Amino acid sequence: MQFPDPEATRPLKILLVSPQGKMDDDSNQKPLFHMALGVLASLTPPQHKLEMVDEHFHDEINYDGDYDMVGITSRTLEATRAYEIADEFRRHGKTVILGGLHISFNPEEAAKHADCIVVGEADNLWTTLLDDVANNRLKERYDADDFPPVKSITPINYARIAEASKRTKVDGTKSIPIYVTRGCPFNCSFCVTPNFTGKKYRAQNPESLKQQVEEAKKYFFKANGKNSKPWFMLTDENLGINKKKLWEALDLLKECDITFSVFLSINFLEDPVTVKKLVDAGCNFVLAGLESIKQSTLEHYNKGHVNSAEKYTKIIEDCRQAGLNIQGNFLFNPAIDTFEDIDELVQFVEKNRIFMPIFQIITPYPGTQMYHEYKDSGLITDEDWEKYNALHLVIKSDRYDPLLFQYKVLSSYVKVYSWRHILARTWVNPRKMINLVTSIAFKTHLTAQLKAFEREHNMNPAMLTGVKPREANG
Ligand code: B12
Ligand code: SF4
Repeated sequence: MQFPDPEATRPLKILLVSPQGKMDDDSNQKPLFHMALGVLASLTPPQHKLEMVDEHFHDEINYDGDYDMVGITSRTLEATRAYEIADEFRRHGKTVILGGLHISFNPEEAAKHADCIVVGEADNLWTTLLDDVANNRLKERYDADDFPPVKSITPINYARIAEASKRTKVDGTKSIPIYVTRGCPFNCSFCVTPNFTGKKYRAQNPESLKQQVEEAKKYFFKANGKNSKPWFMLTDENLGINKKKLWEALDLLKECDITFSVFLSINFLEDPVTVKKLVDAGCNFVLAGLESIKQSTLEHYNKGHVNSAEKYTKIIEDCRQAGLNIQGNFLFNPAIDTFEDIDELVQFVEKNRIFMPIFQIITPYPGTQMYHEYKDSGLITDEDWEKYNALHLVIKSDRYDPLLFQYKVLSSYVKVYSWRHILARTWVNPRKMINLVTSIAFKTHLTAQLKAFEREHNMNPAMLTGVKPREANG
């Protein structure tokens, strides 16, 4: 294949869009920009004029803009909205390119709404695509597999993104995305990563990382009294796969005088040196996919070799003593978890004072091993992508009435944000202000969601008492 000289391409006017699904609420810990669009912006040669809009920040979309092309990203939860935006732009005569995780696993569905779809990572094909737009030879589909494999991390150009997104500078209460690695070689059945970036695990050049942090600070951070340090969200799928690289990155971040949050497997935190390095480097909290407190359930999800449930309590306590918060993510599955199991989990969260817990109903996202298994067995009941926010049950549920199961999970979610829970964990956890402020935001939002659910489905708490799984009823 011949590759064009990117800088010789005719200048284009490009719009990049991050859509917001109707059920993707504003309480999600959204970073300042969507990393996919950050990567595309950073790859775009300088002669092109770039605009970025993000619906998560309520940016207006100008359908009458004189764009040569419109690129839209999409995760499953955002797919329906992405298609709406794409259709509207095409009605306005614009050339639309759809890409991202959902599109990559649903190319036929997406193709109906676009002039061109991109399957897989765009790092090595984006400049060819731009050249093809400029020369009126855009193809209907670009597949990452037809280009050289993506072997390195695209460094983020914060100056370009600041200019294109017109985001104003923020204090340390909003996060700036950055990444050190991509991919995770594990194979958890509910996760998209193994089939997308998984095996192609790669890390950032350390020197470039430091330079990017400094640039990000310059363009996006404004110190404000109590929040005098910028907060970065490390969007790595699982930073820590390679301990040497992790330590190297943490030593560098320590020199940058920042705070940050990160996704990491809990078992990596068994190592006190790693924990100390995280704390010293400014880590506020680690989001760990604990998923379940039962090893058999972890094994069911093929996560048994990544997590050891019996170690959770000690690791969490050791981290707390070292000054590190652990944010736990938990999954609920009507075929595995009974209402008693859910109650037990709520008690576990309370006893272990888990920071900002996240509850999710198991969701077979396209691209996961679970999706294929459920789809082939006819177990998916709903493919309305708007509902793929992990608080809807979209799979068959034989043991529990689907709505009742959803109600149980949502009520339990609200319970772990009761004042009793919040005050108990704020009291013992490090970085008390973040514990309190984030918990109050979650509480407000989840309580409203529960009330709306009760109203819509005419349900009340009494309906949750004494419910047994169907098989136990005989
Ligand atoms: C960081 C992260 C978050 C962050 C930030 C999200 C954000 N808005 O930026 C937070 C914590 C907020 C978050 C929240 C959620 N997340 Co999340 N998150 C991730 C994670 C770990 C990394 C994403 C990332 O930044 N990747 C780096 C970028 C560069 O990669 P990329 O998006 O794939 O982009 C490349 C290609 O796809 C392509 N591309 C993408 N868009 C476009 C567009 C065009 C035009 C083109 C040409 C190419 C192209 O090129 C890009 C460069 O190569 C992924 C794991 C993963 N494997 O992706 C999960 C993941 C994306 N999250 C997931 C989920 C389910 C959620 C939540 C629903 C969880 C919840 N219940 O709250 C919410 C939804 C919020 C939302 N609207 O996105 C799922 C999504 C599954 C799916 N199919 O949609 C993933 C895949 C994890 C999983 N379970 O497998 N998440
Ligand atoms: S360890 Fe985390 S990122 Fe890796 S496959 Fe499992 S869930 Fe996905």
